[in-house]
Formats: sequence, structure tokens, C-alpha cells
Amino acid sequence: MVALHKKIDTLRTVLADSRKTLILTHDNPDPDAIAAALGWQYLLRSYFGQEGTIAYGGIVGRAENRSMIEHLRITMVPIDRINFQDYSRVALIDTQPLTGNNSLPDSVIPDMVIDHHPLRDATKEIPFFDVRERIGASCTLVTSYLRATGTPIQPRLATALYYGIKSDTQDLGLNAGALDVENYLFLFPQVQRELMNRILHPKVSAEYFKILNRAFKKARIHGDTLTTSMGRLKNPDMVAEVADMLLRHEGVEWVMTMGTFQKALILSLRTSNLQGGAGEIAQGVVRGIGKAGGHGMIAGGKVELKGRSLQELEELLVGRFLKRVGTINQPAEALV
Ligand SMILES: [Mn+2]
Repeated sequence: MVALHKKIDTLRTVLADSRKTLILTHDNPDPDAIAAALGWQYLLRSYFGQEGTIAYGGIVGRAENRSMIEHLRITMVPIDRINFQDYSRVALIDTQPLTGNNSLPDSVIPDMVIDHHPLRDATKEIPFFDVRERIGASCTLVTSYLRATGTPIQPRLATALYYGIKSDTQDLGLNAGALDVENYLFLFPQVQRELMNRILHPKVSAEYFKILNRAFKKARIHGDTLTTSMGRLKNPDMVAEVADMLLRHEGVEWVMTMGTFQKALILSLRTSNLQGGAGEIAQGVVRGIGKAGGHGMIAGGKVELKGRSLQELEELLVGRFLKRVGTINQPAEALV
């Protein structure tokens, strides 16, 4: 276990005289962000005797994530219902300042940052931050803080944190380090396994299959690279979900999926190449027109439409992507 005494001392200083903390996840939060925020709320309450409200931008779209919130009875508030005056501290969880994937106004500087994406310069200015790129899930970090402070982790919280680590690391198979394994095993005896099973297998709407159909029909393969777009979405998480699904194609090593949600184009990049580089490629794809970030094998980005033609924008992004992965000169083939 990493020694956290110094970090906890810093946290105590940061929280001195605080009334209430706003705990903000990234937009369209995934299980890791949701559970890590829940764990942080417990830490503040149990160890520091302070209240915290969990807030998020975007929507909770993916059926598994909605079922997690419902089954584990997690209370989260959309950020547009938050009055920042009500909070004396802000914690960013599973995201960092100025990344473009959270809805914290630029004028609000957070006091705490917990994340496992590459460290941003803006984060270094924050009074308390713990950002470790070698860790597979923010839940792993939060579990370490709960353990180091002796905060009791009851079954509901253990189930949430376990699911966060499980989903961000694909059952410890992706981006997982020794601490992820240690905390996953630490949490496991407390996990409500039947509840976990119900969370993992939710029902989905007819719309879900229509979007899959659209994504399959529009998919083009250039060599080992697959790209597709699924048009207007009510659930932006579909972009990532379909990217994961299409990466299973045996001939494919790189995938980029796109969809529009509200007034922005959302994109997801995936690679099965262990050398990674997805984060840098995503940043290259949206350079000058949007924001992107990610880990070695997983990345995402966003481009505001701002009156641009969607078709032209998609063509531009696909062209940039194919150029970067080196398959621009390969002939296009349809997936189905
Ligand atoms: Mn995460």
C-alpha cells in the first residue's frame, strides 16, 4: 500500500473551514467516475465529518451505468442544478481541469483532483491532487484513501468501487497495475455479487439496436482500421460502447466511432495494439477544432459543431485519423 499520510495531511489542510464539497465527475460519467465520486463522498463524511454532493455533466446514458445508480441507490445531481455558491470546495474525480470532458466552468478552480489520466499542467496548480497514470481506475486510488484512513467500506460502496475497477480495467486485463489488483481483491469479499450481476445485464431499448444497425451499415474498413458514424444520439455513451464492440473484429486494430449529441460531435478511439498511442492520435484528429484525451489504448474527443456541415466534419476527422494510423491509402471496404 502506498503511504498516503502526507496526502491525507494535505487534504486535511485543504478541507479546513470547509462547509460542503461539490464532487464533480467527468461528463457522461462511467462506473469508475461514479463509484470514485461515491467513495470520495464517504471519505469526506466518515473521516473528515463533512458533506459532499455528487454532480455530473452530460447524461448517464449507458444502460449498465443507469442500472448501477439505480441498484446501488446513488444520488447524483446534474450540474445545471448546482449553485456553486452553496459549496466551499470542489473536487474533480476521474477528470482534470481544462480537459474539455467535464462541465466545471473555467472560472471555478477546483481544490481537489483525483484521476488516472495523464497529468495536466493545470492540475499541478491545484492544492490537492493525486493523479497516477499507471493506475487503471480512479476507484483504486479512492479505495486506498478509504483504507489508509480506516474508513469502513460497507457492501454497497464495496460493490460500486469494485465495479469501477472492474469496468475501467476490463477485469484487470487492461491498464491494471499492482495496486488495482490489490484493491480489487481487498474489495471482493464485500461485493454483493447477485446485485453486481443484475447491474451488468440490464435491458436495453429498441433504439439501442437501431443505432447498432446504423453503425454497422456505415462502417468502413481501410486495412486494419475501421471507422463509422451513427448520427444523432440521445445517449452519447453509445459512441464508446460501439467502438469497444467493433474492436472485436478479427481484422481490425484501430477503431474510430462518431456520433452527435446536442451540439457536438463525440468521437471514440480504440486500439488493440499494445503500443497504444490512442490519446495522442485523438488529439491530432481534433487539433485546432476540438478537445481530446485518453490512455494508451482508449481515447475520446469532442468537437462543437458551430454550424459546420456534419458530413464535411466527419470526412475531415476520418481523413486525419487514417493518415495518422497509416491506412489512408488502403481501399475502403464495407463492414456488412
Ligand atoms: Mn476512470
